[in-house]
This record gives sequence, C-alpha cells and structure tokens, in this order.
Amino acid sequence: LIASNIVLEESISTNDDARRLAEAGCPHGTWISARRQTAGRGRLGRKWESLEGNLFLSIVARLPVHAGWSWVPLATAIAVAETLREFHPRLELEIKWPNDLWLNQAKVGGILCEAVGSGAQSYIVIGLGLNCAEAPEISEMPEGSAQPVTALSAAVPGLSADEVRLPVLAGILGMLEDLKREGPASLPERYERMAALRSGMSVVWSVPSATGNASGTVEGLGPSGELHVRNSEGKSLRLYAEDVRIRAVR
Ligand code: BT5
Repeated sequence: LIASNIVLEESISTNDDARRLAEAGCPHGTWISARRQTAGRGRLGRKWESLEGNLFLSIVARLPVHAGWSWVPLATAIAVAETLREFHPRLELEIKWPNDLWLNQAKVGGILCEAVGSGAQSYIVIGLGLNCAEAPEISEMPEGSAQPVTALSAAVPGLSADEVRLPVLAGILGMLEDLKREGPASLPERYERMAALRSGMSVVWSVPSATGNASGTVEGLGPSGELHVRNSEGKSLRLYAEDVRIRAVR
C-alpha cells in the first residue's frame, strides 16, 4: 500500500494512487502528490503532459449528496484560482469552464474529477495538474483549436510546485468544507469574477452527439454548474462538462 499525504518523486498518475487509497478506506481529504508523472491523464483518455517542477495533486473527497457533486470540478477551479490570486497579485488566473485554469489567454492548469461508486462508500478523486515552472510543448490538440499553453513562472519567474502545493491544497480542502456546509450557493458569484467565458460572450462549441460546431452566446451557469448558452437560432441549451469543447470567438 502507498503512503498518503506525501509528495512522491514519481507516479504513473496521482489520480490512480488516490483511487487506491480511497479503495483502502482512507478518510475524506487524503491527498497524494508527485514531482513527476509518467502517464498523467486528462479527460476522455487525453494525455496530461507532466514535466518536473509542475504540480500534480490528487485529493479524495467523500461528500454527502447535498454538497452538490456536479459542482466539484468547477468548485476546485474556483478554489485554485482564488488561492493563486491571493498568493501573488500577478497570478490573475481565469477559469475556463468547465475545468481549465487560464493565465494570460493560455491554459496553465486542468482538473480531472473521477467519481466512483454510489452510496456511503462513494468518493470523488479530484486531480489537479498545474504548470508551475514549465510549459510543455503540446502535440495532442483538441481538434480545431490551437490552444496556447503557459506556466505560472511566465508571470512570477522562478515559481515552482513546492511553493504553491500546500496553499493550493488548503484552498481546495477549504472549498470542500464550504460545499459540505452550505452547498454550492456562493459559487456562481465567485465563478463570475474569474470566468473566461463571461455572460454575453460569443462562443463556438461542439458536443459528440452532434456533428460540427454550433455557435451562440454564453448565458451563465445553471443549477448543477452546467453552462447555459443561446444558439444562433435563439434557443437556450445546457452544456454539461463531460464532453463539450467550447471556446470564445473574437
Ligand atoms: C485536463 O484534461 O485538463 C485535466 C488534467 C488533469 C491532470 C491531473 S495531474 C494530477 C492528476 N493525475 C492525473 O493523471 N491527472 C490529474 P482535458 O481538459 O482533457 O485537457 C487535456 C488537453 O490539454 C490535452 O489533450 C492537451 O491538448 C492539453 N494539455 C496536456 N497537457 C497539458 C499541460 N501540461 N498544460 C496545458 N495543456 C495541456
């Protein structure tokens, strides 16, 4: 069995480590981090480039249902962005719905939440990858969007994962306590302050169930943290996080 609440030199994927800890019965809030990952994952089997000097952190969350599980990815993004903005004023992070962290119009971090089981034994593994020191070269791009990538060190030279790990961890754990105590009520307002896709913005999106791109404008968050958009025919639609690709058009 692996140890918990430590920083490993290397991991295959800290989300896999956290899942093993959860299966062995670890308590809510248990975490595992690593200096390198050999097979870091994004959503839908995509790859997460995991260079040394960057942050790879996974947390086991055991939450009651009323805490709003569907909000956890966005809540994590809000917690990380708020923490980093407090950590250094030059880290003006934005949240790109549903699970990306952006800095100066480029992706600097991503969140992968994996929910397992139902009932009392169920849990969510919250995985955070944050480019602190190094921005990787990205070869695997979501089609149709050349997505720029950056690192926190572009704004704060010399910054590394070791400096931000514990503040970010505390920020996420604090957010989970907020969720347990009061549910997601405060999140829409906190989100709007840092949203990359603001209400009224023109966007294009694609979902696997439909062919091609659709376009329209952002309306805002719905009651489960989903994004409401109005398409070019004036119809209001709900986009859920799992499989949607969305970007702003200028
Ligand atoms: C994500 O996926 O953004 C979630 C990434 C979560 C990684 C953490 S690290 C700790 C924990 N353990 C894991 O194994 N995973 C979690 P997604 O939205 O699917 O974005 C993936 C896409 O982002 C890729 O297809 C690339 O285009 C791009 N990408 C890959 N690595 C990147 C990086 N380091 N920085 C910025 N963009 C990257």
